[in-house]
Amino acid sequence: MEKLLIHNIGILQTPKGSTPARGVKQGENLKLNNAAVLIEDGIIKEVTSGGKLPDGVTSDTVHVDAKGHLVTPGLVDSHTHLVFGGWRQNEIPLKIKGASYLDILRAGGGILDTVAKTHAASEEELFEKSMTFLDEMLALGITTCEAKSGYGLDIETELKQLNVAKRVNEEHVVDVVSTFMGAHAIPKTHTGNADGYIDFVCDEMLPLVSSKGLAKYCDIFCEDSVFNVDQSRKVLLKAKELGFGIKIHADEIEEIGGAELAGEVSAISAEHLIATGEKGIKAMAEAGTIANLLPQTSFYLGKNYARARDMINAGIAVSIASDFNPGSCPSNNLQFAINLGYLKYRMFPEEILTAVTLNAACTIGAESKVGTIEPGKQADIIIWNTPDFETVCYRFGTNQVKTVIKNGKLC
Ligand code: IZC
Ligand code: ZN
Repeated sequence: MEKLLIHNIGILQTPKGSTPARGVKQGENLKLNNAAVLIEDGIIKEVTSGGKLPDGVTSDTVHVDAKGHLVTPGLVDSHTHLVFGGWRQNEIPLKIKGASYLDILRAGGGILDTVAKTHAASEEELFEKSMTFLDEMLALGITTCEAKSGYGLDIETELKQLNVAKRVNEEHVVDVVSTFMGAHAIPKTHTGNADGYIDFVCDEMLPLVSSKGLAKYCDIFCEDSVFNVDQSRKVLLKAKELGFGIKIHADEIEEIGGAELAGEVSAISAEHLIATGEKGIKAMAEAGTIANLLPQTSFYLGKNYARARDMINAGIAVSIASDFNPGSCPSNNLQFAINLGYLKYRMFPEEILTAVTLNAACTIGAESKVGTIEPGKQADIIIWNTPDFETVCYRFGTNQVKTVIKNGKLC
């Protein structure tokens, strides 16, 4: 048996349990002083405080001295478009000249540009690139992430992306949960025929992805000039029937009823919610849908910030993710999303920690394994360079992680 002890922890801070933390519970973290964690074969065995060492420590236990620093659960990045060809650095000059995100997409660029580059890339290229992104993310404290397809928009390339996500999950220490997002844009083959493409997604793509077991979730871009509420409902209900968990990119740019649809179909999470108003908040609260907020995208698109405080007050569980993608958020640094959660959402550090660990894990079905530091959970743990999580929220622009422990192993 492999035993690892993290001792001399100044503060151990973690949310508790394996269900979404809503309302006031979002701000409830366990904080232990002078703590220690004993890990056995990658699983958390004992957590102690007040300088007491765990009972199970033996002479062959490897000791890791946290030197009085903060320890938290590993971060869960619950919304990424991890696997893609090329970049879109050419869009910024277009935006400086006045084009919006949707103008660029409507002109055949944006997502469709990445689709062309993802078609052109080999599976091996996409694999190597995604492995590098996961290396970067692990160094930033991310121990689990989600990865969406949606840069194929045809069977062959959607499967190529999903295969890459499967392979990186197997070969990288970071756990990767796959989401099928074939309805991410209207492909050039279906210009002017969004309904035809939606039928193709429902009748061909979803059953195939389901039969291959290549994705646990299904997501759709419900947005002005992309897929409307009726088209989104059709895809999500079909996905649900096939056993996928369902998610929806809702009200990222325009409020067209995406959050209300999320509530109506009992989506596990609704993503973005930048433009969501009262009706959407009410529908999500009633359905128990998690608000998965992506503040780096508000920053990068120069948009408003989602109404996180109102959502928490309405009893919605809030998670925060990076939205890493080559267009609206070319950053896989969840630490910057934490900073924006503090400064722009006005969330408190305890609420933010819950948002990037437990609640994020709940959006991808990983809550029984990760998201908290409690006996029985996977030992995905961060030793920070800071004395407290407030400092992690407040300082920005540098990596504040000292050491990452993944599955009980030092990375
Ligand atoms: O590539 O632009 N919003 N999808 C929906 C994205 C952003 C990713 C992209
Ligand atoms: Zn997204």
